[in-house]
Amino acid sequence: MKQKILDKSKNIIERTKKYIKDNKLFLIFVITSVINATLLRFLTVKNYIDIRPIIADTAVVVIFGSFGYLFKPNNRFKYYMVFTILFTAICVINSMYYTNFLSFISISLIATSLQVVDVADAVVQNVMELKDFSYLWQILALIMANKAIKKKDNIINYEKKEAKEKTVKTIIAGLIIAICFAITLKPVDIGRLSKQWNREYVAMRYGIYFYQLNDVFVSIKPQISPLFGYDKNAKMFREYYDAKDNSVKKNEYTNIFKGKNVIVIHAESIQQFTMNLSFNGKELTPNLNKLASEGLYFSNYYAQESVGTSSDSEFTFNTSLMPASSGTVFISYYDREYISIPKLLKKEGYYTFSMHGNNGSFWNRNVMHKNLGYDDFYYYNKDFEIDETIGLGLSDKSFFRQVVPKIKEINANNKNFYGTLIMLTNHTPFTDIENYSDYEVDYKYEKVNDETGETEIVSAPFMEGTKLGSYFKSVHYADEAIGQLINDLDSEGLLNNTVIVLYGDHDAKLKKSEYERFYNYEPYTDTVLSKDDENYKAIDEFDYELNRKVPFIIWSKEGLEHKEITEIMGMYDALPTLGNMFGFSSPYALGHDIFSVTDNVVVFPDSNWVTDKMYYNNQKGKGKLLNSDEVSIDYIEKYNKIAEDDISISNSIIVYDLIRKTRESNLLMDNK
Ligand code: GP9
Ligand code: MN
Repeated sequence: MKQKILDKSKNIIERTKKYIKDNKLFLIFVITSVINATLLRFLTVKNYIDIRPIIADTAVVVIFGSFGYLFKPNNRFKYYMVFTILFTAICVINSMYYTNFLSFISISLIATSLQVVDVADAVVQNVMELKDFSYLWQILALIMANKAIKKKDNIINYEKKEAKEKTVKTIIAGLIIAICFAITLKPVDIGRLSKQWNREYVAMRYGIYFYQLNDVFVSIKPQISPLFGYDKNAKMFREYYDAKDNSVKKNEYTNIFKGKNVIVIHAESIQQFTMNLSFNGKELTPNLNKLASEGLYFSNYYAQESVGTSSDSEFTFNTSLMPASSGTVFISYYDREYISIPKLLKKEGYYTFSMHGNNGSFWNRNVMHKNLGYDDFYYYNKDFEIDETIGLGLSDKSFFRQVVPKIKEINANNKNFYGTLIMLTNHTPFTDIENYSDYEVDYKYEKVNDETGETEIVSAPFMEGTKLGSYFKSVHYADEAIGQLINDLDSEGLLNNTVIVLYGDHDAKLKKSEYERFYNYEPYTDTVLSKDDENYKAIDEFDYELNRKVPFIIWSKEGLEHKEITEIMGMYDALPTLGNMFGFSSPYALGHDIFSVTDNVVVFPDSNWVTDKMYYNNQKGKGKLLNSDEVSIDYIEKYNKIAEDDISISNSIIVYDLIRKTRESNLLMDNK
């Protein structure tokens, strides 16, 4: 028995030795490519030790390398050399790009006309640290290895059949390694791969070679799809806007803010229902509540984001268009022309800017914000000192603290400004916040001690230790940060001619089940009501969807009377509503000025919609009435049609670049 095992292992060793001897060049190609990819991870996202991307890199390199066997020995070296140069270039370029942008490169960025100038500029300015070239050793290693092999092994026989067999076997080996990698993937990894917006994450998780391969597909898709169906879409677009009345209607808010500055606060993941809550007598959002009680408070406001989450809301808010039906505008359609609030205000002489405490390349903002018409984008360590990090990046409090002197300077140097401040701390998963917040989400009550007979304060855990509880703490933190910003702006005299506009960018992505405890908790017994209890509050799918609404507030220190606007309203109504107040408009707005519309509808990217009368799930064909009014089948059909039109018109504009095309053909007509 022992002898048998010994023989077997001897056999394996012999076979391995022979395999190595016969496949030296291939193995050197694989090993050096994987070492370089690992080195890239190490030199960019420092101290990174993870076996998973190494497996992924190995799989990709083995599969590419396997085709080398189809070449005669002399050409085989050339084949490996081509890929070695390509892989080395990927490492060198990404290393440089990372130094400058703290992210990995996308060919979609290189392929663009306008933006490439910016990227090239930045690269030439800062560029080229010595470490960026440390990957070149791979080319030398392959040349030297090839020389040594040639000297020692002379010419290897080449048999076509054998070569094919070897190729197939190696591909199979590569696929097995790929499967080993695939089983480590979680749904979130797969989602991020298809969107490819979090480039650092994808490159770190899937390895640099797979990242770059995937990037080619994601980048090419939007370039190919506009090649088909242009005429049909352009016709549909023309007919739609010919029939639509987008003229500005006068009302009591027309031009009330003409000539005033604007600060837009993009409040990350803040849902409207948090504004009505208190824990142990302490308001959860005292600062938001104050702004809402003094300004215009739109209490039935819905974000209309799709997979592009934050970036979709930035897009819809600024353009009054819907998100793209596939991919995201910020990543896939960032080179199309859009009419946006910053562009419209620039015409009025405003300086426009955006600021954010996270990496500039997140959501491709460093490119897309320029296209949206922002003169400058201030972000992360390019413009801020990263002195306190919570969750994804610079904490909101530090961010706002540093924002104020910048706005002061902007105010001093410009007649008017429009600035968007993108908050960050209140971002899922809300775990980090526990270290920074002392807001308590337990339930405190008075109880008489049985032994002493004295009244004491007892605490039931309630939301402590739950995800929703952490979210509340995080919202409280964000609210404090907003309060701090308003105070600081006021102390600097910056609120005198400035209107504050605040929107929650989308819901917190909490599951329906997270709300069960919140609505059904019994503090005195520390239990959650069971489903059969008569007091049990069930959250059905409609309640859940409707509860996703976000706050929208327009506030000014002076000259604005408080009003709560309860009409249904969506992110795409922001441009027409603000436009009426500040004196601008877009002919392509899909939304409406809320003060001039009576039967508004909010269309969601999945074609569900909500009006004052009903929330309708267009996919399931089910709805919920929101007041005592009945609705007819015709009513539902009418809004189904509006929903489908809004989505498809918007998508045509985005994919086929119809705003640019219309402008260009109008120019042509004018010149005739
Ligand atoms: C990223 C931040 C969050 O910088 O804005 O984006 P989200 O995940 O909410 O889309
Ligand atoms: Mn967001």
